[in-house]
Amino acid sequence: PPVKATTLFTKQTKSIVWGMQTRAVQGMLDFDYVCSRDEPSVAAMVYPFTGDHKQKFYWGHKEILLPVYKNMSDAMKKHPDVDVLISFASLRSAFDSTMETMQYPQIHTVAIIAEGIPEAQTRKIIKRADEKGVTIIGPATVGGIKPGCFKIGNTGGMLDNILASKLYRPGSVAYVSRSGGMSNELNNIISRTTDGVYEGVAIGGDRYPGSIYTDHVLRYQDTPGVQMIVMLGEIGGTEEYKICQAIKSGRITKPMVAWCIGTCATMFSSEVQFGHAGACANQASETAVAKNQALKEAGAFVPKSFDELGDVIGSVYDDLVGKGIIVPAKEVPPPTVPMDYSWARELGLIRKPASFMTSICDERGQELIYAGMPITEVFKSEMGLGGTLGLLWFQRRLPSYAAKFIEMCLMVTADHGPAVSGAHNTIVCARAGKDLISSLTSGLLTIGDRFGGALDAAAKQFSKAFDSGMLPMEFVNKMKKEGNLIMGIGHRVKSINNPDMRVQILKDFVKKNFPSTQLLDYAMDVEKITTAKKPNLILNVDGFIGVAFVDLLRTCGGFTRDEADEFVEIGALNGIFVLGRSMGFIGHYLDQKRLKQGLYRHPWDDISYVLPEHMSM
Ligand code: Q5B
Repeated sequence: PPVKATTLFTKQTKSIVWGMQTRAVQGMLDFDYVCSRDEPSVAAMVYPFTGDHKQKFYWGHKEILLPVYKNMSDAMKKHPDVDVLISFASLRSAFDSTMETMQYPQIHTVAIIAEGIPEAQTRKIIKRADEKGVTIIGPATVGGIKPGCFKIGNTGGMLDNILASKLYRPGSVAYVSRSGGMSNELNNIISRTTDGVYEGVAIGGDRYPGSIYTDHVLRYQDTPGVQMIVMLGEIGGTEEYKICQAIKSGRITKPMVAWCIGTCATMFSSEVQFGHAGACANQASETAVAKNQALKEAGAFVPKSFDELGDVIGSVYDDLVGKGIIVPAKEVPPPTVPMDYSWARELGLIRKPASFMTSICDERGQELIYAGMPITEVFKSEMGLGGTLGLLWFQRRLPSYAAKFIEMCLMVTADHGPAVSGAHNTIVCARAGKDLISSLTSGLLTIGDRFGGALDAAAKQFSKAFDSGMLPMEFVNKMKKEGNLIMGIGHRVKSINNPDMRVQILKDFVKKNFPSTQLLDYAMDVEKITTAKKPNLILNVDGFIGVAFVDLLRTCGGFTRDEADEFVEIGALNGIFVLGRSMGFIGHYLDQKRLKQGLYRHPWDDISYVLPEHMSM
């Protein structure tokens, strides 16, 4: 069978990642970047559940695209320089995809992350890998890392961890462990006690790992850059004895620090199955204590406990430095990789002025909140539409009479027939085949000073006159003199002879419930003067709501005078007509559609054509 490679990873190694593990891939690319690799170590991804496409990643500060292939064959064909496959396939698909991977002679190393692959399947994978000369790392592992060269998936943790353990450049110590979690601990220990990690592999916790301690320790023995080896074995299995043999036979000559974890098992009266599938001593020789003893006798440096592992690694390293075997390289700071915005925010390292501010509604939590009130409470307290509007528009829990008044305003303004400007526009638009929103907005766009949008201006004009102590007559005369219409006065069809019942209904309610109606009373005095001139110059529905709302805002107790004035200034009151009349416009739109009304064309006999006479040159 073909000989398996001694060097699994270099600074040029390219891989394919099987599975849509974008975070892991970004972690690999960030590692590559701090290692000053020329190119990313991931050439492509394979994901059978989507079509071929590209995924965006960061390469340092730049954004790059990596191809994702549906079929492995396409990925292999397009990327012949790839010799590593990192499989994030699930325990169900890992077997098939790994067997498929090994059909491609370009692949020399496969890392299998999945945990729980049936042992029978793993053994078939191992057999095939041996036939093909492929090194398997895993299953049930995080993978491995070769500082300065290559990182398998999530090995080494996040970038700050990689930087802290100086995994961006090679040291002189190579290690092999079973556990992925413990490999991170080894990265930390080795970086603190020596010039750092040369390479580290976690072979995984299954009973039948795809490669064993010996495979990697012998590779390290044959790798010139490795000056000492660390093996973190564990309870269960007898693989560590092969290392003892290799030391005794002289196959391993480099200093070897070893420790088998799980020595605490002797404290239990029966056998204990630890977290890994293979971590159970079925006979005395498989205990951690027995294996540590054997390693020590074979000539490995074995600490008294795990706590002392760092000290032993440190003293072996110091000895090699003392002998001149290891000459620590000059530290060169790695290139910086920008921190992800979301992570930096989570760590509280950055702040950014928000582009948006909001104070009325918060939908982020479990429950929607209107101006500080959870929606369940809005319903429990039966505050209705008026109360809800009070929360969202005025950020106040309004007294119930105020909420009722708002609802009445919405009801009386809901519609005033098809003839008014807005309804007319909505109808014409609907009959031109347009949709609800277009027809509605076409109607809403007619709302302004003359039609339906006089509430705020009426509130402003009347309150300004009233606040300045002007008598109603003085106010009317001043407006006339200046050639201005009084907003909220006058109606096309309503007059003192044809009173507007909408206004009457509101007046009865306001007089009975509002603490004060000072401005309304003032406006009614103005109305007496204007209607004396012309019967249609009544305080109309816009004018009534405008002035009554000022009385409400000023005297309900919920607002300061400045706040009350501000709502008028920013145009809150016209909103009442807009909201109310939207009901009517939508009604007209639906009505026209229901009645199957065709395209509207205005009749010629209703248009007076007043063109200039024919002009001759
Ligand atoms: N004159 C509403 O005008 C209307 C005067 C005035 C002093 C005034 C007009 C006006 C102010 C704006 C306003 C809201 C255009 C109206 C609404 C909702 C609606 C609509 C519906 C619904 C009506 C005739 C004479 C002239 C004028 C004088 C008129 N208004 N003087 N202050 N405010 N009001 N808009 O009938 O001497 O003869 O030249 O602009 O409050 O939109 O149902 O239809 O629910 O849908 O066309 O209720 O009043 O009167 O303009 O021909 O004027 O009265 O100076 O005097 P008209 P004009 P003179 S509620």
